[in-house]
Amino acid sequence: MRKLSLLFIFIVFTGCKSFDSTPPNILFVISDDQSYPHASIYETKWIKTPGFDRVAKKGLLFNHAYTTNAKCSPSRSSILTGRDSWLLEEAANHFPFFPEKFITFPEVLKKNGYKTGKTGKGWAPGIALKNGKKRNLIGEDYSKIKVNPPAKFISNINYFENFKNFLDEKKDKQPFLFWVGGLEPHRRYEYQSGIKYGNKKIEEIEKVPGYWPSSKNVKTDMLDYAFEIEYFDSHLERMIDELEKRDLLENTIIVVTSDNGMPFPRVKGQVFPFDNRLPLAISWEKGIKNPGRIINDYVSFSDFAPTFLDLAGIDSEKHDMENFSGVSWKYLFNNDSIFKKRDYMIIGKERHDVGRENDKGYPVRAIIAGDYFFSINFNPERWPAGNPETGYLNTDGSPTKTEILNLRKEGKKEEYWQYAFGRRPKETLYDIKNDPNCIKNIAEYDKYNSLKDSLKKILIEDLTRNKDPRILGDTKIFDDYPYADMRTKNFYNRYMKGELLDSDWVNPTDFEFDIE
Ligand SMILES: [Ca+2]
Repeated sequence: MRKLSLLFIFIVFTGCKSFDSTPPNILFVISDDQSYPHASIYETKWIKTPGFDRVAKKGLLFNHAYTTNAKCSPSRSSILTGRDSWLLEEAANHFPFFPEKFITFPEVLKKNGYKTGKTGKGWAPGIALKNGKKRNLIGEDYSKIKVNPPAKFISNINYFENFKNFLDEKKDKQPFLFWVGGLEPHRRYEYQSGIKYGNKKIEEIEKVPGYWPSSKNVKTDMLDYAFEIEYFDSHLERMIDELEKRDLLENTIIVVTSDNGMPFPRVKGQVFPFDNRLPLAISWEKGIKNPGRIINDYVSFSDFAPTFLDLAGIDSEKHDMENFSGVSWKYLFNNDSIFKKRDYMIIGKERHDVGRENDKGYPVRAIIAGDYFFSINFNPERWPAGNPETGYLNTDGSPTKTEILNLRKEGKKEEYWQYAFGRRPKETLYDIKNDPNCIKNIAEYDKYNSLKDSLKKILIEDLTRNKDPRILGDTKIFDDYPYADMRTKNFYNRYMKGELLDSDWVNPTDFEFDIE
């Protein structure tokens, strides 16, 4: 009898070893507008990211991580709530009023004893209130300590020192969640900063995606983007060292990712696989078995919240969050193979930046499955990046954007303009294995009809099952939610009536009036 109970105690003890009573800390590091595969461990040679690479080598490197919606605010809403963006009411849109009913995972962690905080960009842009007061969706802000940045337009927030400050204030043994929201590589960039300060060379970029001109100017723009990524990564490196120094590295889950693809035409703010596919590396010495693995499974940004709560030992009865779209990655960390893998990934969007009549959005739902990508553009009569008359407001102003617009204006090449700004057909199908840049739409070829129909069926069935209002027939609801930025709300109508509006994220020359 005595032997039995000893054995029992032994099993309980060893069985709990990897997830013992000390909840893990979480360091969530998110850059702003960085595409996959833009880290050196992914073999992108013109970007050096030792911080990201270190996390991947000590943990897991993901090849198929997707945000549900490739724009700052809805992407971050998805992370915080564990839900697909189209299931978040107003928060499906960019710059929304965040609905009170959606509880975030940091709020739950805080209630369960975690110290929560953030530096830099948190959930933004948008307005989140509770009972009329400002609601903090992530945690207390630690952004006071400043630094002299290495180039113009790089944030002066000292992410690393603010993290140290947060750790200093934390009680001993108290678990923490700290969100590091880099404002890089969001635009603008100091032109040629990559070459001037980063010692980069144009020749380092061997290939430009086929939807942009392969010019010196575009490559310079890409190197400026790379320089900002590297700067943010240098803060991450110091944070990892700091955790090690404080003996906190072993039980801290470090997540490094971004919120949406790079701020270049046809990427950020659109719906293609390369817009939503993002870099992701996760380390956790104590909890990840067989580190150094590469994960090729599809994982979604709606998985973060269920994963963190699972690892913190907070089950669904202990919180008021709405049902998750995502799943916990405990099986991935444990290297279990019993979990049923995803066969496909669904992405989409509603309204991003304004710039269409009556603040209408550009609704899309799409599916990535194996070698194919299929999308439905519900309003093909609308402009995908916003109207030409209002400067295609959903594509940030940039040297690359200006070059593409000029090539069309000068009558030299219109194809780049068409890829990024031209109207799109209602349905598109791309063979992403042979055409990863989605240049040739094969939806109209008869021989792909059955493939297209089967992808469409899976997409619609999944969205119907999950009660996406767009698919259930409410075609107006997302357009009717108010845009929360009063400065630019109803931009198109006001601008066309002659009102002068602040549109400093695009260039004055982006506004075009000769296009039908
Ligand atoms: Ca962003």
